[in-house]
Amino acid sequence: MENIFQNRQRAIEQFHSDLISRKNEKQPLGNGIYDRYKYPILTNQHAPITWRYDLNPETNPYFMERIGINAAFNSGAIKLNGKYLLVVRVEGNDRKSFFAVAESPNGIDNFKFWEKPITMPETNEPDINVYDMRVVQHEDGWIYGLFCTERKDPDAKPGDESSAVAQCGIARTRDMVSWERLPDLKSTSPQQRNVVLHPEYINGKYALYTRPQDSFIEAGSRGGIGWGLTDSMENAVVEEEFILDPKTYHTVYEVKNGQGPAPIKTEKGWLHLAHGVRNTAAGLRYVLYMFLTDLQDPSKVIAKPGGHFIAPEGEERVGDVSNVTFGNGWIVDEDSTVFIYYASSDTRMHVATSTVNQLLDYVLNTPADGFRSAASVQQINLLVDKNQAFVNSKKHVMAPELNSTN
Ligand code: M1P
Repeated sequence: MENIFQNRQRAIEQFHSDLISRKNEKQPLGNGIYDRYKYPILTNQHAPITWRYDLNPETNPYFMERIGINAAFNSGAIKLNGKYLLVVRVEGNDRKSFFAVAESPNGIDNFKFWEKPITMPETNEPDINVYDMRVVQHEDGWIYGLFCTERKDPDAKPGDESSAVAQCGIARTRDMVSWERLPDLKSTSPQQRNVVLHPEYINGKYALYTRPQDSFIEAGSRGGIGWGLTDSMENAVVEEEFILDPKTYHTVYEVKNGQGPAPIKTEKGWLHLAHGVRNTAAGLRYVLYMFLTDLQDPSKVIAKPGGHFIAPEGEERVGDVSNVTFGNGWIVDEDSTVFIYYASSDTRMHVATSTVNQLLDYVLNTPADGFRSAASVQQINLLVDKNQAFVNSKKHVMAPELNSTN
């Protein structure tokens, strides 16, 4: 029996140690907008061995996994004391999600979970499930975590064990270790998900990106990324919301959409990452898209490329909820490198890297959605004509290797 225990322990510890210290590799070519990386940065198997195994051979002679971790996805992100921190949505085999911090020295690999998950205080109405935290360093000095808190719908008919109510939970911290729970957001919407705090005051108030919705899954009549103000985060109340980025027929955000992380401030406006959802015969498809809002008035969209920015590719397409990319965290470095953290198929975490200038070029120079096939063809024809005129002007120089006569 001792051999079983020791052999399994040794093999599992070796596997875990190799996994969490594996170097990541930038994938070749890319699209010029961002680079993807070969390996997911976090999976269920990155969860510490001490969370999952009883290390005592007397009480666990088979070195059996006692607590299973199902997935590690939808992570908020922040850089603190020189470390890249993700607040990961970890989901156990019991389907309950919780938050845990994973830390990396470089933002692209070597992510390691802290010793224990976050112990999130509860309100008087205990959460059944918590997930998808957006972490924001606000100018008031606090780091806020806004997340979805889900509870059983009190109006569910007898026998209905799946209807739920989603609302925005709010907590704050200074060190990412101890968290103060604040009352949930109050708004006029029966349900809220994907609520994000803007990092700066707007006219002396806190500004929130909201996602009012009619029911737990359906955005319904309320769909779109909303905007509302609250006097305080200690008792956050949004009395009025308006939709700044609506869901729109026959786009990648036709069914619903939601703000990703808090926007990045640039000299040309606020850069936003969001997710959009469309219907397909195979179910919902979640992709990421971007837009830019006015520097003085972040509720005003001033540029928005058509189509998706990141869509699930290859292995990313398959998981617990397939065909999903979801992004609720990014980090901008001092040199303007942007680390875009996205999850695939509600299963694992990835990183893509870009720069503020590349992302601004992308949002400002990618054609907007023309909303009709004919408009898309017109955009291609315009580009072809522009390229022909440029080549004919003889200013065009072929890339050296393509010019070679060998
Ligand atoms: O399963 C895909 C995503 O579904 C929800 O997102 P939304 O509210 O936009 O539909 C969330 O449950 C999210 O966590 C999940 O990744």
